[in-house]
Amino acid sequence: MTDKTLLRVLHGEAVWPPPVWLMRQAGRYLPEFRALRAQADFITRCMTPDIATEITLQPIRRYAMDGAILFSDILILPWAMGQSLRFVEGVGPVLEPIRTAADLDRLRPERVAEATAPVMETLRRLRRSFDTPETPGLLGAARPGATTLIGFAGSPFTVACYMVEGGGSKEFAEVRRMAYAEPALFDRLIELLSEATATMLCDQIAAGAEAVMLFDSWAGLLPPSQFARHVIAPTRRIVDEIRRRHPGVPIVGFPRLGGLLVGRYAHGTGIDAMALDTAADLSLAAALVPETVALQGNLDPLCLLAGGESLVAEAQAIRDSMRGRPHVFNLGHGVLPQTPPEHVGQLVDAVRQI
Ligand code: 1CP
Repeated sequence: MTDKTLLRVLHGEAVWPPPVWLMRQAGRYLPEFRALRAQADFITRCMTPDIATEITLQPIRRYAMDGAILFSDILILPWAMGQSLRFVEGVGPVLEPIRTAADLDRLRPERVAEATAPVMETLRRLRRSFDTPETPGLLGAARPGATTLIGFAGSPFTVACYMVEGGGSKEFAEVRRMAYAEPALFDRLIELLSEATATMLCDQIAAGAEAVMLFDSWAGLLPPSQFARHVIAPTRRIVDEIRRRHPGVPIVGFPRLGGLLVGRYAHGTGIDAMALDTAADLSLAAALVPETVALQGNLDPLCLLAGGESLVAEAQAIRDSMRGRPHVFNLGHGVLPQTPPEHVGQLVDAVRQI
């Protein structure tokens, strides 16, 4: 077995105090991240191993997080398949929307491996940094051999949301309309994304990722029937393919705002761990999912931003409520850019304090 507490929990062991890492732990709230931001645009940062490695390491050096998530984005997959993508300051991602069979036919999934080769190089470098003790100082506060490297992708439905809509949205009405009005076309898109996602995650594992996470940020927009078809079924196919090629590598699912459907999600997909959003009640969710499934979450990112006594109280209440169950401490969504970096240090200390 391993000394990495995060990996042990993802394999179903209850560890006390729980391991901790945060979604968007590498980001704009860190001055050292903002300093690198000026050097290159977002896609270049993701595709340059020197920069992506450095950005991934920044929060590990400061806070010795138990998990390091690769610095990349869920939209790198459609970009790698040839869909045009830009990140516009103050707007977010902008893509050339996919609306017809002809648009879909232009995607080139066979190009993904070559286009994402720099991402795989970043993972190889990160894994070396975490597991090679002879690089003192590189990791700052972190102990060699203690940090778990996490790869990730968006889930097919959430990636399809951005591909069809052409960017972010509150409602993603266009993609939900397409799912009902043109089910054959939408199923084709989901199927193509499922295969490409499974292949890319297997490549990430081969390059050094020790666990992988599937972000389904918009799963909560769907009613149960559509959730079963476009969230659970494709996730199951991805899980099966990863298990076939890399048995024993834990898979974390994050069906954000899935509400009561998290139970069906855990049973239906076969994931090893379930990340829960801020609105989820951890104890209720624990009753809905199999006992072997680890839970991850779910402090409100605004509580972290606010800091102070309520930060320590809320964090320790979440931690204590999961004692005896496999639990990974995390937020319910990503760190907000306005978060004071010292609050992140206080949170990690509070989770680790016995
Ligand atoms: O420089 C910048 O400010 C760019 C902002 C940024 C960052 C830091 C984007 C654009 N992506 C990322 C990194 C990122 N995205 C990571 C890296 C690792 C980490 O967590 O530290 C991860 C895991 C993601 C995943 C991601 N991207 C999700 C799923 C999680 C979530 O937040 O719900 C989603 C929905 C995206 C799309 C995306 N990429 C970027 C933005 C601003 C968005 C959201 C667009 C929107 O819907 O408004």
